[in-house]
Amino acid sequence: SHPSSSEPSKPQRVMVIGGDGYCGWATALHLSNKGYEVAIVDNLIRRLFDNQLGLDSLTPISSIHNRISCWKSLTGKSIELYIGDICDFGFLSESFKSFEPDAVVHFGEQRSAPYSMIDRSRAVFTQQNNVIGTLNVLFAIKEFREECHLVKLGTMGEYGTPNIDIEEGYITITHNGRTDTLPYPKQASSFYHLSKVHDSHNIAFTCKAWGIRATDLNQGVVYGVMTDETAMHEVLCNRFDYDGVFGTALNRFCVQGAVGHPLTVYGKGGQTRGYLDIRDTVQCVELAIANPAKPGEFRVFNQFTEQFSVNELAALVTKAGEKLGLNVQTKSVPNPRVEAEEHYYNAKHTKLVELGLKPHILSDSLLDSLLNIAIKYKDRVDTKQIMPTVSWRKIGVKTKTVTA
Ligand code: NAD
Ligand code: USQ
Repeated sequence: SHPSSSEPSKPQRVMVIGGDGYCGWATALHLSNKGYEVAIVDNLIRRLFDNQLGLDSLTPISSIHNRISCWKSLTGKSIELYIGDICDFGFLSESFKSFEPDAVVHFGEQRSAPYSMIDRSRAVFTQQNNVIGTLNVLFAIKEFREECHLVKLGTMGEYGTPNIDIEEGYITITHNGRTDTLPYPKQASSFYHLSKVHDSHNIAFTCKAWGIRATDLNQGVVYGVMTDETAMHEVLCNRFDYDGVFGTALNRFCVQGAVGHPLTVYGKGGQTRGYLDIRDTVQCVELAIANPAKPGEFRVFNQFTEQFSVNELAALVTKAGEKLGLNVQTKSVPNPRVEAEEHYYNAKHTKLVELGLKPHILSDSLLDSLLNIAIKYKDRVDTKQIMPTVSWRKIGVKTKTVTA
């Protein structure tokens, strides 16, 4: 059904791998709302990790089946569902042949740095799950949907914290009088972040070798929970991780502030990262899909809107908490990670803005609403899950069982 003109047809059918997760669920609904035909592919392993580690989302989340039927009854829009593991190529092939995607958004990885540093088995699982899963997606595109655009979630952590400006994917270097534009150097600092580096290399190679079209979205740390679509009904509510394994910095600080736990700044707190609102995650992914990479092109976008140090985030949450009558304290926690605590950081992030991204800058009202959500679900917070328990230095070969 492709038009015969030279204009490429607009992508319509989007497969969202990892569509039951935090970024994936919000994105699947957003794309469905915007008129794309959406299929979610997920093996629900994230819900299993939570069960195994004794963790839970701050917000109650419904099963993927109830989420999808609620969306259908509210909007009349269907989302297809394929439950399975993308590391199983038979399953992935059937999903591709059945759904015939024009674009695949790949969120379906083990995404926690601390999880990947628990022990040898979790380190191996993370790299196997992420690297093989992505390789299978590349093979599925080559085999069944050559024109399909891969939109892959990477991470700003692939670059580490070099003492020079971070570019978007590539850097032009003059060496011994000759000049070339090369992949930006990668210095990841967990087995998880390294899995993303390995993915990027495999994707870059297959773009060259097979003409795959791909966009690597090097996303920063995501915060927030509500998007227009997930706010429509409580059954559509997104997950909100605050624990020491899956919780990310700003979301954790808001929950800590709400329950009177001191904010857990690791080490000196000068660790600076790019951050973005989950409402911008869904916007960025939509922009990448609507403006596909060309065949053979390996495009890299740095997907974040603002940079903050951990100390700056703690100060913002303290101030926002005061306005709500909360007495927010900060405590320096010995850093469980191996990372620079005071460093230069200046990362480019103009390509998505050039495509039309209108950022939701971190505002008092967003902090206020996040703190209020945390206050609303205060009774669901398990304070034992707040302090970090995974040490980069003390990782061992023995499988660590987690006790309550
Ligand atoms: P999440 O854990 O909430 O969701 C990931 C989803 O992928 C889960 O539903 C899980 O069940 C599924 N999944 C994992 N392995 C799978 C497999 N082999 N087959 C099928 N499904 C599988 O994570 P998230 O926070 O939504 O992150 C999504 C993506 O965005 C990840 O790739 C992550 O690295 C990236 N990212 C996240 C953030 C953040 O702050 N949350 C920041 C930058 C990048
Ligand atoms: N940190 C604290 N206190 C906390 C939690 C974190 O000081 O309670 C510090 C960490 O040491 C680190 C920074 O805050 O320096 C960010 O940590 P994080 O846990 O918020 O984020 P990170 O481990 O980098 O991982 C998250 C997502 C991951 C994604 C990454 C984007 O879990 O999937 O890839 O953000 S980025 O950081 O840009 O690589």
